[in-house]
Formats: sequence, structure tokens, C-alpha cells
Amino acid sequence: MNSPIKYELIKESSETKARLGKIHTPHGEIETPIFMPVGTRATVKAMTPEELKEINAQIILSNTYHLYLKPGHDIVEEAGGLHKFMNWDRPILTDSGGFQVFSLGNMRKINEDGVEFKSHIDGSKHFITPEKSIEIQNALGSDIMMAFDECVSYPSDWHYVKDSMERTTRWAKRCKDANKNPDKQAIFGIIQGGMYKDLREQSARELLELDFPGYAVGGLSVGEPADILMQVLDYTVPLMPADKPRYFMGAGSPDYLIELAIRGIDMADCVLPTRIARNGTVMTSRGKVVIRNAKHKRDFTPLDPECSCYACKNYSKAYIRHLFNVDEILGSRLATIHNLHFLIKLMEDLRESIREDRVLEFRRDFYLKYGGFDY
Ligand code: PRF
Ligand code: ZN
Repeated sequence: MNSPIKYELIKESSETKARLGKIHTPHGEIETPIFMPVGTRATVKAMTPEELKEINAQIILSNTYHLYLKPGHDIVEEAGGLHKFMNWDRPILTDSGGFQVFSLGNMRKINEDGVEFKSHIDGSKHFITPEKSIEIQNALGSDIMMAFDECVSYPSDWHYVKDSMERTTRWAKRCKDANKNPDKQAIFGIIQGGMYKDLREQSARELLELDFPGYAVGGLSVGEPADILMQVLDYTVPLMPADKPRYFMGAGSPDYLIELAIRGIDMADCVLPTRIARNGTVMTSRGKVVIRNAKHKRDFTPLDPECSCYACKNYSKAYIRHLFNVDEILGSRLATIHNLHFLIKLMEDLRESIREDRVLEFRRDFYLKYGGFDY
């Protein structure tokens, strides 16, 4: 079968596992490594699609769980799909609901067939199966759908993780069989297995047999220390096919994005940049800046003197601090524009460094200014 998603490898870094590539999708191309802004409820909070394009966002992520509950996938389908509904004509990836449902803690029950959970909105009961997740994602019309998985918490014991991972693999097969629109919508498999090397190996081996057009590393960024995350990644990425995209689920700090790309990851997403923006924290080339801080009261320089975003070209820290202090909505908007621009530009610069084979120099220069690993 012809996959709607194709990965084109452009160049491999000689010093690291980083790679420059392109993902071809039914809604256009994505240059990788890439950061994907999150639009959980069919909107990247505080941003219009035009503003997203202005900062060169190439793909966004949205969530099955949230859109199923509100407004309902039937409504999105009736609107002509998620692209039309939200007026975004570039690629969209939808997460399967696996992670969101499992984040509900004791509001959910798992069995072989699927997961029963209570809505975080009104407490109503729902049952999501792999087939249901794909039915919803088919209705949304995303370019890349994610298999329905279980993301286990950290720490979890080996036996629990093994059972869960094996069920996730059986669910992945059911997702593949349930796809009603395989010519336009691809499914990525999600490698689980917690912090256990043998389980990651088994997960990768069994999912690779299902021949998905892309693979994700799930089950990380769940509270484990950074060195463990990097260790798991160091042995997991080489298990993933070289001719398909590799997606790390849930990372969005500048230092992590660089470390992931150096380990061979092509795509990552996280609510972090947009979430911290709304509470007044911005990412800059010199580290994080907490904009409400009194020291910015009379600071009439931009958030980041090296940034060329709309917020930095036109406004000062003192002004944006004022907006936050009086709860004006423009403060959140400017901080969000800046943070997303900052990460997207960081990935552009990183890709340039892969193209010119100077990734390690790029990383060193970044840390020298940024002040090390701090998330
Ligand atoms: N599975 C899914 N979505 C996710 C994750 C996962 O493991 C993670 C891991 N932190 C983030 N988002 N389906
Ligand atoms: Zn800026």
C-alpha cells in the first residue's frame, strides 16, 4: 500500500546521530528536525493560523480526547475536517488520546478492549478503544494519526510495563486494521517499554513488523531524571527505521530539543512553550526570563535582543510586564508568539548546522549563552 507519509533523508551529521530530512504529507512538506506547536482544542492557544504561518510553523498537533469530548468529532467532520474547521491548511498530527486518558489517573479503567474513563469536563463515562480512537482521528482528518497506546507512569515495575507494552502492541495492530482512510491518513506506531531496555527492544521489534510509516518514542518525559531519558533514547532510537520519521512525544524546551535531535529524533511536540508563555515566562537565547519580575520594570529592551519576532521587533520587556501585571490578553499573545518563534527558529538554525556539519559547535555555542541544561 502507498503511504500518505514519506520520509526523505537529506543529510546525516558526521559527528552525531542528527539528521536533516523532509516529511512529505498530503498537506505539504515538513523540514526536520522540527518542533510542533500544540493546538489541543483545535487552536494553538492565543494564535491565529496566519500568525502561526508568520513564524513558520510547518505542522501542528491536536488531540483526539479533547475534540471527541468537545465539540465532538462528528461536528468537526461535518465542518469538512479539522483543517477546514480551524482554517489551517498545513499538516496536522493528532495524538490518539492514549496519553490524555492515562493522565486522568484514577478516573480511568483499562482492559484488553480499551479504556473506560470519566470526562474531566462533566464526569460523564466514556469508553475508548483503539478502533474508536482511529474512528475519531479519521473524522478529524489529520495527516498523521497516532496509535492508541498506554503511557505508563514513572516509576513502574517491569511486569506491569511488559503487560502494558504488549497490550499497546496488540492495540497498534487493531488501529492499523481500523483505518478507513489509509491513502490520506497515516498512523505512527508508538514504542513503549518504560525505562527497560529489553522491553523497548521487544516493543520496537514487534511494532516494526506492522510496518508503520513512522514511529514515536512514547512513555518518556513522565517525571524520570534527564539522564535516564537520554539513556533510554540512546538505545531506543537505533532500533527505529532509518527511512522513516522518528517522533519524540512530549518535549519542548530548547535544551531537550537539541539533545533529542542529536540523538536522531526528527519531530517533537509539547505544550511547554505556549503554557509558560501564558504565565509570563519566555525562552530566550540567554535562558528563561520571568517577565513579571520587578527588575524588568524599566527595561525598555526586547524580550530577546537576538529575536526577530513580532513581539521583539515592536515591544519592550517593561511594556509586556505591564500587560501581565494588569492581566491584559495581549501579554499572553506576545509571549506565545515569541516562545513559538524562538523554538521554530532554533530548529531552523539547528537544521542549518546539520546541513553544514557543525552540530556540536552549534550545541556548544547554544549552551554557552543559554547557561546549560535547566528544564
Ligand atoms: N503516548 C501518547 N501521547 C503522548 C505520550 C505517550 O507516551 C507522551 C509521553 N510523555 C506524550 N504524549 N499517545
Ligand atoms: Zn521574540
